[in-house]
Parts: sequence; C-alpha cells; structure tokens
Amino acid sequence: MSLVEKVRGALTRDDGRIDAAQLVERLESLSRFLRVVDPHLPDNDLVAAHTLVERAGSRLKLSQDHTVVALAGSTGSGKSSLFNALARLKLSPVGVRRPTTGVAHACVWGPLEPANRLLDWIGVLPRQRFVRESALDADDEAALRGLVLLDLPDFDSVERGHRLEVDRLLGLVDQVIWVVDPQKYGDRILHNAYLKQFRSHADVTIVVLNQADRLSAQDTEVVLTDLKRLLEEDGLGTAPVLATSAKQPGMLTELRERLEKTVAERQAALRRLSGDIDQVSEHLATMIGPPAAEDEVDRATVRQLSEALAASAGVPGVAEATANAYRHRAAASTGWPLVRGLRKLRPDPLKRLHLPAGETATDAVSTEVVPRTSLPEADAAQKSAVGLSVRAVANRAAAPLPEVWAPALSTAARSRAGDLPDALDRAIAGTDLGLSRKPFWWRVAGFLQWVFTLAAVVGVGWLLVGYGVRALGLPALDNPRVGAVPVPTLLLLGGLALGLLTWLLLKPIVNWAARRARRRAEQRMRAAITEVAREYVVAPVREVLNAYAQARESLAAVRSE
Ligand SMILES: Nc1nc2c(ncn2[C@@H]2O[C@H](COP(=O)(O)OP(=O)(O)OP(=O)(O)O)[C@@H](O)[C@H]2O)c(=O)[nH]1
Ligand SMILES: [Mg+2]
Repeated sequence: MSLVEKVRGALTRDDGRIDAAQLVERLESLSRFLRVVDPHLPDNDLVAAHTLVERAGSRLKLSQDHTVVALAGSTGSGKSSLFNALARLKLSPVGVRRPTTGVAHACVWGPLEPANRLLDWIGVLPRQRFVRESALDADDEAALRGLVLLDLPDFDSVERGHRLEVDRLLGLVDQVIWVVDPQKYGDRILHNAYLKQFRSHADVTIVVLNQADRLSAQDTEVVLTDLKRLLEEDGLGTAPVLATSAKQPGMLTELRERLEKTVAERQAALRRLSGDIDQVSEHLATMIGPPAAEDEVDRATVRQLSEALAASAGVPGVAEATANAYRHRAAASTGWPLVRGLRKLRPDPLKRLHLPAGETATDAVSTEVVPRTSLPEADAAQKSAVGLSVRAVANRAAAPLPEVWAPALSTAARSRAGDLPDALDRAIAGTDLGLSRKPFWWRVAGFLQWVFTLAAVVGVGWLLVGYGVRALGLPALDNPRVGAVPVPTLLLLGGLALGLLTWLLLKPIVNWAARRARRRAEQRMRAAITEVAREYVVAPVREVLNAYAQARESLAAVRSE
C-alpha cells in the first residue's frame, strides 16, 4: 500500500467524514465525463462508471437513516450463525448441509416500513425481511437502530445462482463484514476475486475470523497475524480484523460496538460510494493523459494533407489551364486583328474543364450555385496519398493521448471523407482564378493593333485606287511621300510591320504574365483546399480533442476530494 493510500485510508477511517454535497459534485463531474467521452470511447471501458452513476443516484435518493451491512463469505464460515447471534433471534436457517442460505435475508433494527423501499431496491424478498424491534429488549438494541443486516448466500457456491446473487448484492450494500473461518481464511477466490476488488473500500470493510471459539488464544493470534498479512497484500491493510464466535455472545462485543458506531455515524453509504468513485476514476484515469495542446494538429500535417488533396483535386491541371487560358485570351485581345477571329474558334481551356471562365467565377460564389467541374477523378495513387495524409492528421492528434483515443480520432478524421471529392470540386469551381478582368495593357495593345491594321488597310486601299486610276488611263495620283517612300506604301508596310513587331514584343510579356496568372490561381486554389482540409478533416478531429480536454477537466474534478 502506498503512503498516500495509507494516509487517505487513515483519514477516512478515523475522522474524515464524507460530505454528501461534495460526493454529489463528484458524481456530477463523473456524469459530465461520461457524457463527453461516450461518443468516442468503447462502451466496455465505461460500463462500470455508468453503473456507478446510476446506482449512486438511486442509493442517495433512498433512506440515509439506514445503513445496509452485508455478511459475506464462503459456505459454512458462519454467516447465518452470526446473523442470528447479532439479531439474538433465529432468523436465518443454520445448516449442516452446505450451502444453506440461498437467498439474502435481512434484519432491520427499528421499524420495517421506512426501510422497505431500500430493501425493494436491494432486492430482498418481503418474506425474508425481519424486524429486530421488541418491547422486551428495545433499549438493548436501540444503539443499532437504523441497521439493515443482510445474510448473503455463499460466494464460492456449487450453486452458480448464489454467486451471481452475492455479486449483485455486494455492489449495492453500504458496508461488508467478510466472515472467514480458521480453515479457509486464505482461500484464493476470497482474496483475489473479492477482497482485492474491495481495496478502495477499506473504510467500509470489516473482516471477522469467525469460529474463533474453536482455537486456543495463541492459535487465534497466529491466524489473525497471517490473515492481516494477506489483507495487507489485498490492499485492505487498514480494515479492522476481529476474532468472533457465533457460539459465544461475549466474542461479538467488539463487532457489535463497531456496528453501533457505523450506524450512529450514518456515513457508510457515502463512504461506500466515495470508494466506488475512487475505484472507477482510477480506471478512467488510464484513459486520460497529458493535456492535448491547443493546436495538436500542426501546420506541417495540414499542409501535407492539403497538398495531397490539391493533387487529387487536379489543381496542377487547372493551374496549367489557367495559364493557357491567359495566353488564349491575351492573343484574342492583343493579336493581329485579322487572325483574332481564328483564335476565337478554338475553345477556351478553362471552359473546356467547365470551370467558370472568368466573369462568372465570383457570381457563382456569391449565389452559391457552383456548377460541377469536369475535372478528371483522382487516380488510385492520389486517393491513397489522401488516405495517408488523413491518417497522418489522426495519428498526429493521437500521439500524446492514451491509446484508447486513437480509434475515435481516426474515425473522426475519416468521418467526412465521402464528402471530400464534392467539397474539393466546389472549392475549385468557386475559386476566382484571377482572369475575370481584362488587363488595361491588353486594351492598349489591342487598340494599337487596330490602328496598325487600319493603316495597312488604308494603304492597301490607296494603292488599289492608284492602280485603278492608272488602269483607266487617268492622270496618276500625286501620292505624297515621306522621303523616297510614297505614303500608301508606307501605311501598308508600316502597319504590317508594326503589327508584327507588337505581336513579337508582346509574346514574352504574355508568357511571363501567363506564368504569373498560373501561380496566383494555384495559390488561391490551394488556399480554398486548405479550408476544405480544415473543415472536413481537421475540424472533426478537433472536436474529439475538445472532448478529451473536457473529459480531462471533469475527471480532475471527480478525483479531487
Ligand atoms: N463452533 C462454532 N461453530 C460455528 C460458528 N459459526 C457457525 N458455526 C457452525 O458452522 C456451520 C455453518 O454455519 P452457517 O451459519 O450455516 O454458515 P453459513 O456461512 O451461513 O453457510 P452458508 O449459508 O452455506 O453460506 C453450522 O454448523 C454452525 O453451527 C462459530 O462461531 N463457532
Ligand atoms: Mg447461511
């Protein structure tokens, strides 16, 4: 037994009264803990806690003026004999044929009526309820008024039903008197299956070595010493151990006194429940570890996830299409006007993917009617990369937490996986790829191209008119000249040459701007996809981490006494 346990045991046993309000607060914290972890942790790990909350709620609503004490032990140890001896009546049959007692008997000190609901709850049949209230010895028994003594069947019975009944009753009573005899006090089942399970209940446990009248005083001491050693190993070192005899009333004095004290204190029910809470919360504590850091799913993990998602959603393809669309549109606006029409016959690379090809993008977002794109579905490798990254998010979150949380985190990370493809598609379709406005310089260049073309057309027209005039034998036009070159020729050649030159000069600029448009589109799509990653994968994981943090807080409140 650890020092802390010893101190706690000593405190609660001697003078540490349990405050009912504080106990109720601990139970409420336990309920809160269960509410928070229920959706995330395996039921099996929580059954004991749920049972306790339920049982404690019921016991606290029932009579606090009664203390239910059970006599438990193996067959023939003398439970029924002690029961009768303490009641000073022959209530429960004592037998030579074993096992004798098959159902629990109860003896109530004081009027039966107020204890009936408690006995209904415990499940003692009405015909097995007895009253220890007689006009003759009322004063003798007054000190035990409020005691409900139960004689249990044997726990090591050949009758399976006996053991089940004992196990059920041991869960409900306020205090247990373990009755052992000189032959079987070291029984393995008694110690391992029962006494060890009651190690949190040393303050509501009494162990009696019955049939001590059969031993010499010296042997009694030897057996008691050995029994105490075994109890120490069971974790019940602080429980009182007494030698008793059902045959010699004088050997029951100390047990009676202890029972009188227990009844007077009215603390056993609270102590029992407090011990139960200690025991249950000790188990629950294995499911709670260090605090989960605020941002347990770190940036690197989210970045890795959004990269995998971006690849699966076809972001590189859309970025490429954006660059191509930029070139396509730049050519349509700034190219040589006479071949622009040809350009327009070719489809816009973004429209081919059913992506909002410019102006519609922002409208689409605002009206939330985002059309589906025709992006290719993710291939197997991309899907498995997404799967791995989703798992990485769960693993990262689970790393500092106890093992039992890992499945919940992994389920949470995958909970919305089915919606991911649609969400990614919507994210891309809803992203403004940055092609909605025609750059000003396109307009300037387009205007210049028109001016140059117009000049060439005027030049051609002028020259044609000149040829026509000459062909008709009319006097030739006197064309103005710039230097030696006639103006119509200058207009034609100059217009053509400037148009070509403008196109040549713009080409590298368009290419550079297309690359920039591609980078910008990619950044915007990645930002949208990171949002999807946060909403569809990280947020459900965070919910579980929040539950963990709340559970941690509640459990700390359960454990603080
Ligand atoms: N000498 C002596 N005999 C006892 C004592 N207590 C019980 N006995 C005897 O031991 C036998 C068994 O006693 P019971 O009281 O029926 O034992 P039990 O623990 O109720 O047994 P089950 O009902 O079968 O679980 C009877 O013959 C009793 O007379 C005692 O303190 N001293
Ligand atoms: Mg019996």
